[in-house]
Amino acid sequence: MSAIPTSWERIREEFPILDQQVNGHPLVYLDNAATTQRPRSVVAELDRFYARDNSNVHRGLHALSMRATDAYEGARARLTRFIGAAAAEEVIFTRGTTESINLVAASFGGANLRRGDVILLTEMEHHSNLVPWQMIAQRTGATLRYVPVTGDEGLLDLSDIDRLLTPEVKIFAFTHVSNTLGTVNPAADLCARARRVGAVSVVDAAQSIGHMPVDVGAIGCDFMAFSGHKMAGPTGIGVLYGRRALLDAMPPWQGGGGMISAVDFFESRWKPSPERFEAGTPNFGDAAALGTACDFLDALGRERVREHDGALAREAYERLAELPGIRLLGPAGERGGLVSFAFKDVHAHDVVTFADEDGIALRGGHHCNQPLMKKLGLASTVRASFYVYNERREIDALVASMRRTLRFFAG
Ligand code: C6P
Repeated sequence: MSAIPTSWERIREEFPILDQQVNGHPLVYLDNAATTQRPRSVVAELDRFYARDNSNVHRGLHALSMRATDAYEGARARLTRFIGAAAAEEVIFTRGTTESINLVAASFGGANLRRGDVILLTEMEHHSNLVPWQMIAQRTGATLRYVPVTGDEGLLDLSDIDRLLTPEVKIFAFTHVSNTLGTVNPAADLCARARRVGAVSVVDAAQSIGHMPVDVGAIGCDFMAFSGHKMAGPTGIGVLYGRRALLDAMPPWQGGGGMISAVDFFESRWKPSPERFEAGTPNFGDAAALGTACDFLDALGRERVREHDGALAREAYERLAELPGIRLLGPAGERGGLVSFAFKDVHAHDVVTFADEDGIALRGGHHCNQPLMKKLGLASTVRASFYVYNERREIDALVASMRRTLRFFAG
């Protein structure tokens, strides 16, 4: 495995994809909230696994199967340490954040929600932390409530939280960092509030896990969901963390091989977590490389990653604020590693298309936040999102591209 550099100067060398021209310009990749790039060490681990160890896990007694099982369970142990979980049984591999939240909604929600119960969400949730709850609410007769967002400043309005977070609330699900606003929510405080009324907390950590220290013990959540591809890891792999006592009492959500202790023609018995929730052949190769992504981020230092990404986002916010007709979303101060904005007279898709001509990758659209967009009276925004390899000169390129776009549309 290649050594992981811990200096920001050398970090870009770990990401060969960045070393290319797009439309005649050096690539400026600012679409990291959609997916981050993977360092050489993660790609090398995928290569090593498939070249040396590939075999199905938990099924064979031969050498390759045992090596693959060790890699898979080693990755689970690595992820357990990475998020500060109490035991490996609390770490379930899934396809990503979306599947993790669907698992909690279907299994925990399906078993525990009744008519009259309430699921509390916030107005800034991604569709992945919204639609699964709508679906389980329809099935069980539970209803949804929302913590409001303050407007363009993009903070949770907690002034009425005691009226919203009542004993009828059985589940409080919220995002740690908003993928559209960049807001960092007070996760530990929200989980403590949920606990006081007997509700379980579900934290969507899709936009925080790769950008800052995230410790389930310090946050005090009951469940947490995240994706590998947003933390320098592979696609198609993610994690659901769940508190052991809750997982032990939850029914499986999918049936198949690997999750049973015994099967008869008419009934079956389940293994405990995590196998109970991992029916079928798991994504062991990507799991192994997700462990390597944890090594990468810890070698850099997640506190330093938070400072780096946040500083770039704040600087971009301040520089963009000087442009005419711009509407910036989210808090002006402390924020996650992204900035989202709209121009009065230019559609987000035009902005993103012009930026692409300049070699800059941005995202334009509703970012799977349609209800939030509706509340803010917007159809779409432009989003620039930063990661460990981004540099200040890329903010210069972003601002120059925005000025070019504005000149074109003003003329
Ligand atoms: N947001 C974005 O461009 P998946 O697709 O399962 O890996 O992650 C879903 C998800 C859940 N919660 C939040 C807060 C997210 O930001 C995302 C993914 C991407 O903003 C794709 S829409």
